[in-house]
Amino acid sequence: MPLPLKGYLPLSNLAQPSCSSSSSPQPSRLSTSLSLSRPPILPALSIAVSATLCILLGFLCGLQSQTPTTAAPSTSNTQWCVHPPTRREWRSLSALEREDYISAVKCLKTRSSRVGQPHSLYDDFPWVHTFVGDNTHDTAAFLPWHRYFIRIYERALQEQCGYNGHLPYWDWTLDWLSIPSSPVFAPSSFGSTGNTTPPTPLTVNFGSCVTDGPFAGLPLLYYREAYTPHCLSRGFLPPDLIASICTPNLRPEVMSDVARQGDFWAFSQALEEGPHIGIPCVIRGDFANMTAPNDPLWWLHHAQLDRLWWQWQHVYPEDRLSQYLGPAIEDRTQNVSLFDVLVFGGLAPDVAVREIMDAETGVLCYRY
Ligand SMILES: [Cu+2]
Repeated sequence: MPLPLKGYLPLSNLAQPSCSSSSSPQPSRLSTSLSLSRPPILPALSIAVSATLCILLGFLCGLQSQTPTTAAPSTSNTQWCVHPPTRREWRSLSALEREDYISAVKCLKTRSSRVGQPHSLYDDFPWVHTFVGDNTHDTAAFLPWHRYFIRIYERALQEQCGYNGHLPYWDWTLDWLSIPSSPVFAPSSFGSTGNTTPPTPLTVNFGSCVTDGPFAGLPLLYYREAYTPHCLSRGFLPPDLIASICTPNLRPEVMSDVARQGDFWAFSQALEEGPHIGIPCVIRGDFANMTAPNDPLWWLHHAQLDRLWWQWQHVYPEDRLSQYLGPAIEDRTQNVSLFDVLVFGGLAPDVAVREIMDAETGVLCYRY
């Protein structure tokens, strides 16, 4: 069911949606920060003012559109970025660095929700991806929304779980001939495919419970749009089907074709419709649906996609660091603007797209 949330000014947050099916606690679909901390009339006024200010003040747009939360993260659009750190490929991390990263990820399960749900900060991410970010897919907002979403995750690891490193990425172009053989699936990394013996009833989406590695048996709460407690599930497709269905999205010539695209929307579409879906196609289980941030490996996949955008931008930085084209979220016949605001449901302050274009500045402050 499509979400009524817009990807920029969250006017439709004012509508009280109904929740579908399933047992409690249900995700109250649009319980964003607006409904958490303000009386009912004020958001409309505040958003109208924000919208006006966004148009008038441009660079303040991200600030004006922020929606206070009960536990606002420290993200600030006014911060300086002096020396953006470099995100690294997973296999270039030392064993100790990998352990630190994995411990921080597990720590998120022990921290409180920022979106007012009866679950952990870890669960906020698949929840927000599904109930807030769903409609950014297949629009121009796909890349900037996900760029900030993974940055919010990185900051949560750093600020709430004491992680001293940066978000790693998984360069699956190194593994395209056999994705299941990638070192990211080693027991010392993210564990492998699900274990079919014995079969478990708590699995999802053609997967089985992952029983090796640090995330073996990881308890998860959501599957698609329903509260569905289950174990971290994966179910690698058989090799012949991987070769015929998934690998065509990951081949070197496909990657070259993506990189060759001349404008932002063509690039974004080539990436989203190609390599972006090639990986979940192999892994299935949690990874291959809207609650995919359940799988701790998903973040490294999206860091790689973000890295490819970063690389594409830096071929012609004077043009591409501000090039933003394509269909808007609410009305796909409309074009987008750098002043559009991306919403995160209270997980972090909402932010204007223009704040997200250059990864080496402001609230982002990283490079590859
Ligand atoms: Cu997504």
